[in-house]
Amino acid sequence: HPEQAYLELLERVWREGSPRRDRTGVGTRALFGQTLRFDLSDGTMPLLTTKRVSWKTIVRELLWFLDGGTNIRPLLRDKVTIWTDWPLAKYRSETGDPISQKDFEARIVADEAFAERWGDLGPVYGAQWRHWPLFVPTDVEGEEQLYRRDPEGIDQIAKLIHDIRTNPTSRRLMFTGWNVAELDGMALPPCHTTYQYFVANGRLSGLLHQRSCDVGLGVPYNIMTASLLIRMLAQQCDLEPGEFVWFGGDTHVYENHGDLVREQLSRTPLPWPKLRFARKPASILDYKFEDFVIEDYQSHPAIEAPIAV
Ligand code: DHF
Ligand code: TMP
Repeated sequence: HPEQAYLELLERVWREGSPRRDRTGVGTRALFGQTLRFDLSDGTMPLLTTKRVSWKTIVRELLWFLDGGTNIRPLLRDKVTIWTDWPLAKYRSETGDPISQKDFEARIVADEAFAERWGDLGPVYGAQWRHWPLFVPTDVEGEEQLYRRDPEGIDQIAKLIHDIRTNPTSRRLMFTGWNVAELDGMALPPCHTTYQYFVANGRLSGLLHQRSCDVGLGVPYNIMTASLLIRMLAQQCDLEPGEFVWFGGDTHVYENHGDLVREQLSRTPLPWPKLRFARKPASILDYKFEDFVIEDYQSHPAIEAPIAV
């Protein structure tokens, strides 16, 4: 079963990873430079079955990225709470208000000004994917060249689709969230950092370079997101899906995920679900939640694990 590769990675990192202190203070065990490969050509989705993974959350998060979103408000409106911890921690530490997560989320949804002030993650994925900052020359004043910021910026996704369609053998079919000039303003610098694509025999394959990989919690989401994107790009470019290659840099398991590791490794994978699109949307920006039909998702129960903030 292809899920075995994930389970082996989880086990290997847990058993062989070198113990490290990390930014969050929790501590991890880590290996560097790990690879997973998944065949998408038969319509299956690498959606883990050895624990329940909320694919609806993953779809909504991806649509939020593609919409250029960086504020958690639209996610919370859809009951997606995976990004709350970071703005919440910032709000608590800057105001001293010990507000509960529930009350914070309710306030972001109800109060637009509050959401603008406290709900934004900075120029993260959505901003870089759709509106990478672009400065265009205006006048020359004396010796000095002046620039203005283009309000739209560079749409890396639109460019990618154009390039796949018009130049499928290009070796430059890439986009990235790693905008060095803007990292300081981000709640978290992008973890799923750089995406690259490859067309051969009518099939679109994709590779994700993930710089930092929480194998227990984040990676199941990241491999599904990247696979969904391959399927959407393939549909838009009239190609069949090929392979998804996952490349992990700092690939770690948090020290407080031992129960998750033991429980998950005791389970046997079930057949993978399939993804079908309900229609072909007019562009990559026109996908709606209802367009994603996950068929036959069977799984073992969810496993709760603490997230390191
Ligand atoms: N920080 C850390 N330490 N690990 C991460 O994986 C991570 N991921 C982020 C932001 N910061 C992070 C964004 N993605 C969950 C999954 C992905 C994610 C954030 C959170 C998560 O908590 N998943 C739970 C269920 C949550 C739910 O359904 O609401 C899980 O069990 O998969
Ligand atoms: P870092 O910025 O110090 O690397 O911390 C980010 C943590 O979040 C790290 O454990 C990796 C994890 N992570 C994922 O695994 N996938 C994701 O999509 C995100 C946003 C974070």
